[in-house]
Amino acid sequence: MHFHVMTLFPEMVLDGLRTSIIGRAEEKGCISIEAVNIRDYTLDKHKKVDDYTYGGGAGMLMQAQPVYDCWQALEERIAQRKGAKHRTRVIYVTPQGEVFHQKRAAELSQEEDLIFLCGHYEGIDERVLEEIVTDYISIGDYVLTGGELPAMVLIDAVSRLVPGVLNNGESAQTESHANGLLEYPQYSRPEIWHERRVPEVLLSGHHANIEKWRMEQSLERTKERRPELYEAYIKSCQILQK
Ligand code: 4GT
Repeated sequence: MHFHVMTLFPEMVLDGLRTSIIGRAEEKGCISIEAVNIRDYTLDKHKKVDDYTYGGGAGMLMQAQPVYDCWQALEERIAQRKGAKHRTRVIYVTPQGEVFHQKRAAELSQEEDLIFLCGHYEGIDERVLEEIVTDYISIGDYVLTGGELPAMVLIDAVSRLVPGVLNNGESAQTESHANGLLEYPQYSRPEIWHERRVPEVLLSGHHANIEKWRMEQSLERTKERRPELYEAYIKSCQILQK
């Protein structure tokens, strides 16, 4: 999987992602992350990439020209590598997009290339968005100063679903949200800590009982902490039984 990020702050994106598991995944060659500086594509002699908004109002807007030229250069390079006229999905991270969830992460992990567009200031001229963006995605109902953190969130969530990124092939299957429920509580050594014991069933070695206990814990926890997820899960079970 090749990630391409269009941004005014490439070092922010690269520094943030080139640590820990995602950094190792890149070294192993499971994924690649490239950050392209939109400013490199401005035709303005002072390297300006923003301007005032028509109609007035506070703040500046990123202009269409540098964003479009940056995208064209990227798209051309990707098409050349693939040896075909192929249109890569362009994700604009914006509070106006559909809110991101695990299913979307799984779907995006099937792509060979993904382009992320990060806005800054008050956003980007609508006309270039209309021409290049295929997906509008938000990471939640709050506003940030730039699209870089949301793009990094998406890249992290998608990367860990790419084969080979996690050592343990199972962990992406059993974790929170994989089945629509939150994950059960987990324990490591020692057996007693601050006078708290690890639940007895986990020490029993009885795999069927352990499975059952974990499922009960998952259900209980989801009902308590995320009632809307719990309702959706119960509904989907009822449909399957009909
Ligand atoms: C929030 C989100 C996002 C922003 C989100 C354009 C200029 C948008 C600043 C940017 N804030 N981007 N993707 N909730 N701010 O996903």
